[in-house]
Amino acid sequence: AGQPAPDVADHGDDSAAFRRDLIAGLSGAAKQTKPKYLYDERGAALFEEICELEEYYPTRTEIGLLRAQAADIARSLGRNAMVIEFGSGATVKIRILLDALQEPAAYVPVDISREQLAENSRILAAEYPRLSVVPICADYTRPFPLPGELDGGNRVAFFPGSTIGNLLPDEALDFLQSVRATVGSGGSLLIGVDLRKDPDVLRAAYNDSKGVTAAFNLNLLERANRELDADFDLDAFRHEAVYDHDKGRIEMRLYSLRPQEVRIDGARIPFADGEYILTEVSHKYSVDGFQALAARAGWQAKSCWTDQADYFSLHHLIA
Ligand code: AVI
Repeated sequence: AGQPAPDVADHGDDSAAFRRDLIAGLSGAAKQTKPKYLYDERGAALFEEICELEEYYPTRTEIGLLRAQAADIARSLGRNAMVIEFGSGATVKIRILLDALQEPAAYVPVDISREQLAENSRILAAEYPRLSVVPICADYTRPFPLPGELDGGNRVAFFPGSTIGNLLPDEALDFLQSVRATVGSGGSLLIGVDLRKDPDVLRAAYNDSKGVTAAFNLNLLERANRELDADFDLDAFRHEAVYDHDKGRIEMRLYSLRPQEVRIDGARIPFADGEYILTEVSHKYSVDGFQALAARAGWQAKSCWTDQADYFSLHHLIA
């Protein structure tokens, strides 16, 4: 029998927003696009493949950390947690958390990838029959309404994967402030943050030898062709991830391999030879640097866990 599939509350984007943002982002002198557009159904599937790659250390390091520190993390988070997960791709991390927590009360996954959200919610609702599963399809970088049934409970935001690194520092500050407003006083945040390390390790993680990250990045152009009647020539662009030491961030770039003009709907976008589109940034923090940023957003650091190599950190912050 099992539970009925949970309804997805929909505050997601439509293709008009993609068209508008893409054309605007490619019309300025420095071409760039919002990283969220990398995650359509195919992009989300490719990202899951990235997480399995030998060179891509963040996922397995964070999972190892969650497993190793599960009891300590559960103690820090407290009983009857209502876990609001910001960007709920794969379910492996939330399972570790739910299994460790003492009588978790609710799970509220929030994600832009509608199909994956619905499917994962259905699976988790069936597996954890005592848990109330309330999925929300939304761009979680903007405020969205929380279901009223979470009022007054032990609200814990969960933001794993170091996705905070994909925001610019100012955006990260805004985001941390808005999460704090969302969980309210008495709430808390468990967040995964990738740490600064040998740039060779970083470059390898974002320029993997199997080319999965390249396919993930180029999928943005394929998506524009699929959804927007654009005519990107996939052979005329190449992926490269570059580490900017001063900014402490990886930049995901798509380089034009020749001078060309691309049509997106009615718009015509010129590219010079070697010009690139910045499709995503991935900031790396120090533990102190991240805690200082969180403090500026009003959070108080309660606990921090890192792996032995100091590749990755998990922070529990109090609103
Ligand atoms: C989702 N996010 C944390 C990934 C990262 O590492 O910045 C996205 C990614 N892009 C390329 N590889 C992984």
